[in-house]
Amino acid sequence: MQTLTDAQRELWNSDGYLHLEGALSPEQVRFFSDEMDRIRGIPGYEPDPNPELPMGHYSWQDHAPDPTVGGFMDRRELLTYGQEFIDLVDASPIFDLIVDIMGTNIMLSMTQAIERPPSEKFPGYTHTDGGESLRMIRPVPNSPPIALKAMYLLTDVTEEDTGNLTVFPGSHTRQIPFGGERTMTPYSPGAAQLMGKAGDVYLFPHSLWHGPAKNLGQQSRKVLLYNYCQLWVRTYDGDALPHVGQKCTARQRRLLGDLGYDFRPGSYFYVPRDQDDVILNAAG
Ligand SMILES: O=C(O)CCC(=O)C(=O)O
Repeated sequence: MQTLTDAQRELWNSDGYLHLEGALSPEQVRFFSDEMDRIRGIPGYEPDPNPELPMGHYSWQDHAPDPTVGGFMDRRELLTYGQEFIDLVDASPIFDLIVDIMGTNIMLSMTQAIERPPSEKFPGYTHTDGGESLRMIRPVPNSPPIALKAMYLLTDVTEEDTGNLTVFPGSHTRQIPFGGERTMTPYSPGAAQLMGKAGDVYLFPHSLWHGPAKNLGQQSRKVLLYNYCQLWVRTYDGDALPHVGQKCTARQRRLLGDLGYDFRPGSYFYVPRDQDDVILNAAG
């Protein structure tokens, strides 16, 4: 399995994110981009932006799901849409690097496809993932993260304000004061709008302040997100396993929460004895 270079490790520790180029081939970019257009026409889960729901994140979206190709989309549970979505879960080399960063005791926690069309109205937003709870917890520098995201770009994002992922470098270990009068936005001091090409991936822990900038460009910005967590945290997506289990390798099944025996209360205390063997074996 590949590991981070020393330079990548240093950047990960200091800035709290990595930008890796060419993680997807041009054919994969085209495929997943077309798939996003296809699955838009299939019923599937998208969060309701209704602000009465107790889900603060979604009230910031200021968007409802849109059936029109090119419109806003926030589709979840991607593994149900085909083998290619399953195989991205542990595709090398990005999965190798995730294991190097997090260790082997991990699982997939959520998948998501987001499309952000050009809009004069959408102001962007920033947050940490895991909501108010995880935000209180700052891992010590160089600790493996509790949870991490891989964001695959399916569109070039080479200018500011084209739906860029915006990050506050270093905020994964240094809490940013917020609340009260102070609202962090992608335009607050310390924010960096990332550039990238279709096929690139950003890795960042849930504790890093981040979010989308405005999209004042000409095209909709499409991304896929695959989230991973330490095994005891468990998935916060729907339960994909019963639908896709038969199409998975042993490693993919483990990453989807199959511990190799029927889950029972207390199972999360210790990892299965064969965890390293399963996670380090791509062919499994
Ligand atoms: O860039 C986006 O559209 C949203 C990304 C984000 O905020 C997240 O991954 O939590």
